[in-house]
Amino acid sequence: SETIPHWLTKQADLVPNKKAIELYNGKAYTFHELKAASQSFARKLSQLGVKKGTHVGILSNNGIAMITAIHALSYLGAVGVLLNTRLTTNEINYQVTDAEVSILLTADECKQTADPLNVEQVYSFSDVERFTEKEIILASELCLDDTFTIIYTSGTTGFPKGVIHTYGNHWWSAIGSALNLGLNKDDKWLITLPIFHVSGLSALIKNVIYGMPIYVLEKFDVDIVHYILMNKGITIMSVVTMMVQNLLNKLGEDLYPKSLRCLLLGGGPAPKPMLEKAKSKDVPVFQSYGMTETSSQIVTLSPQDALEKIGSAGKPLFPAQLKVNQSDIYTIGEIMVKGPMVTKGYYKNEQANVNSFEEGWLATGDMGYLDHDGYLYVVDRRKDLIISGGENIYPSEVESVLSGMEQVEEVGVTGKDDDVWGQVPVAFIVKYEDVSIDEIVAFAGERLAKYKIPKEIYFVEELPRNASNKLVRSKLLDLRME
Ligand code: S0N
Ligand code: AMP
Ligand code: MG
Ligand code: MG
Ligand code: MG
Repeated sequence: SETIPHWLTKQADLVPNKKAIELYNGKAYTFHELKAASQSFARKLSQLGVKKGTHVGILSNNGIAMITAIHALSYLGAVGVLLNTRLTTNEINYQVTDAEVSILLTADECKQTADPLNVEQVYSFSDVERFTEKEIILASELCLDDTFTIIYTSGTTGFPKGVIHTYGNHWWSAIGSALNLGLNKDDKWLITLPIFHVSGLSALIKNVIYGMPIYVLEKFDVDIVHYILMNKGITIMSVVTMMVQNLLNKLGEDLYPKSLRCLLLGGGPAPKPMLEKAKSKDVPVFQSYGMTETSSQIVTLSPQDALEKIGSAGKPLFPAQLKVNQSDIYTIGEIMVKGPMVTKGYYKNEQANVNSFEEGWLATGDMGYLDHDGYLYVVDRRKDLIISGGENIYPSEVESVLSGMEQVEEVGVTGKDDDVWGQVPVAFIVKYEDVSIDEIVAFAGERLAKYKIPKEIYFVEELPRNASNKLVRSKLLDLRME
């Protein structure tokens, strides 16, 4: 199958002395330095037995060691399983077991979460740095069909599923985005979204394919980001809604430099008042639609179109196709996508693959419609999905954890609008015997990431059900009135 030259080696040949990565602490790395560090790390990993096809877990917040480790895997043909640091040990254990992770790499500050995990070998990045380099031949080419990364996404029912990304998926995602946004010589992309999500990871790939510097922050902090946008020559930044809202408040009556040409907004819906506020302040927000399965955005709307098409997510990128499972325009149906950036499937999950793919099209589970110009409007998310600050919460996952409490008879979870996070989870509980809200929160806290813990809990007599006795989550919030 098709190969391309190793993307980091290639860029280090083309522009060795160009700045690749900038950090807030003032450190910077050229493409040559990034390649050298990644190759050295690969040779050390090889000492630990990492080789082609090894599944390596990565548990870390954004940083240069994480970036180097991810590139190192590509030099060995190993697969990176990227783990969300906000998850509990329980939740991560499911993923590392399902993904057959045999070695886990972690930042020092995540070691406490990592140590109890069900993985044979756990090393911090600095542990690995202390090994000597093994003299081996590193990959000089990347095979587009080979798997590079696996990222878990929660399932509508049951357990999270591992989304497989090949080198080709990442390649085509980066190319599709460049054909859409264009590529300028002075582009510099600010990345504060987590690299363990495809929103952050995709910036590392664009970095090496475009030969474009990225400015990487460990995490979002509105004051720091505001300062960087004002002073560091950033032209593009990836954001979720919560970040735009914070930044607009911080901006006040000021204006960003004209060179800031795109805030790429993804990960969930965009409230109209926010888009209008951004427009009135000349903040160039590009709405987009995408998901882990599409290796980052697959549909975008430029600010030029935003005037006419407010609320739309835009049109599919050049290499992508999109249709709505409804023959008429303006008629709501399931959003279907196809293209070389779309995952070839979920890891070791034939059932999910059979359910999700139809003749090469991915059924997203999201609902939407197309207007007469072919612009997409997303109206409803895949079944009952709650999005809080860009993190996904499946009600069924929270329900199944809470119903594990012996005092709880049954439970229904739904999302409630929230000014800060967009939505937050709320639980309705029918109890067998007495139990306090504190006990429930403590029980949930051991098993669920913090953002999944219901922000409000109501005790009720019974849950709303339909004729076939199925829980009707859309009626849960009404129970608060009674
Ligand atoms: C929004 C973020 C930055 C908030 O995190 P922050 O401020 O760093 O929180 P902390 O200081 O760590 O914690 C403070 C308290 O807040 C709680 N908390 C943190 N996050 C959340 C949350 N999301 N919801 C609810 N609560 C939260 C903490 O628990 C803590 O609580 P206390 O004080 O009680 O201890 C952060 O959540 C964040 O980074 N979110 C974004 C995640 C993301 O990237 N999502 C997108 C995933 N989607 C994709 O990757 C596909 C689409 C895509 O590729 C894309 C998406 C966006 C933009 C571009 C693209 C693209 O196409 O390239
Ligand atoms: P994730 O894989 O975590 O990025 O979640 C992707 C999901 O976020 C999609 O399947 C949608 O349900 C939701 N989403 C992404 N973009 C939008 C959008 N523009 N409007 C509404 N929902 C969105
Ligand atoms: Mg954390
Ligand atoms: Mg914070
Ligand atoms: Mg998400």
